[in-house]
Amino acid sequence: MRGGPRARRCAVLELSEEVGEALASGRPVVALESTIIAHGLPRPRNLQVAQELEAAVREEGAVPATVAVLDGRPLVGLSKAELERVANDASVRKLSHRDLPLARATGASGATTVSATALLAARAGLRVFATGGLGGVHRDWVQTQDESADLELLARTRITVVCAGVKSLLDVPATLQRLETLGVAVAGFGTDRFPGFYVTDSGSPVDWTLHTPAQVAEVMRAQDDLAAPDSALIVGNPVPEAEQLDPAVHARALAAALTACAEEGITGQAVTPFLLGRFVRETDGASLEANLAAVRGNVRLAARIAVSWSRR
Ligand code: PSU
Ligand code: MN
Repeated sequence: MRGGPRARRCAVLELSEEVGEALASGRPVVALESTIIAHGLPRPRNLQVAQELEAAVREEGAVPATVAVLDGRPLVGLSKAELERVANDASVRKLSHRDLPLARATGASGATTVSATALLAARAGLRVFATGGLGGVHRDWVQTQDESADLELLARTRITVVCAGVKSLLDVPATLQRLETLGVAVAGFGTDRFPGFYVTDSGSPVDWTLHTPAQVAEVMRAQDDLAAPDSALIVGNPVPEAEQLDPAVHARALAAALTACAEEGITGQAVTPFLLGRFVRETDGASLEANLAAVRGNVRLAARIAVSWSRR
């Protein structure tokens, strides 16, 4: 068969039984990324968080589908043992979408970033995805050309991503401009400010505000009705103000983390995990709590959106 959705089906994707059954019967499913687990959070907290996030999706009436690659096998929906491996096995790599064929062919194991997760989830037929903060344009872009592969992949993938904005280590206005150029829809959830990951407000506005999960599902339906290009819908869900990182602490930690990154000559895929880890140290763990509060809120909202979407 040529063209049509079948041509884009991924024959090697392995869905867990639970995810496969939920999709077949039209029940709500939420994709979760695994890089935050393997490389974004310290052990052993990371495994607890991974399990807690899956439980939160279930509490909201949806099925969690954590995505990862184990021994070259792209998995959508992990067993308890598989989730443990992603959290605890130090040889688990960080896989962007460009790395997927390399991991597949070499039998490597890796956690999937937003870009790799969005790609595999969309190929599996999932439409809703929750993460912490997206990757984006780094502050030193002029020298390094470091822009996360997340943006470009989201520009050509039909998936709704619930996030607390982009990581605040990034150049947020430049990232928003790139999303505009790439034609990716962005809305604030209950806010006209773009969220700032560890902090409630990034300092940049958004053009659109959505107020309910049902309204988000309406936008998703409109994307389909309009036969809009296959791009994502980004739903920026701010961390509650009471749980944000103190903005003054944030500013100080950010300056220290960026200086350390430059001094230690960190580049490429290692930059984001380095900065996130450094933030935890610089803030005595307060950034971790804010990060987790943001992710928790995103996962719950994503599940509610998936429930609304499944009722269409
Ligand atoms: N959000 C978090 N923690 C993380 C990430 C996002 O709260 O660790 C990960 C995501 O997987 C995102 C990746 O796709 O960081 C971006 O990495 P890079 O900047 O190298 O593209
Ligand atoms: Mn990068």
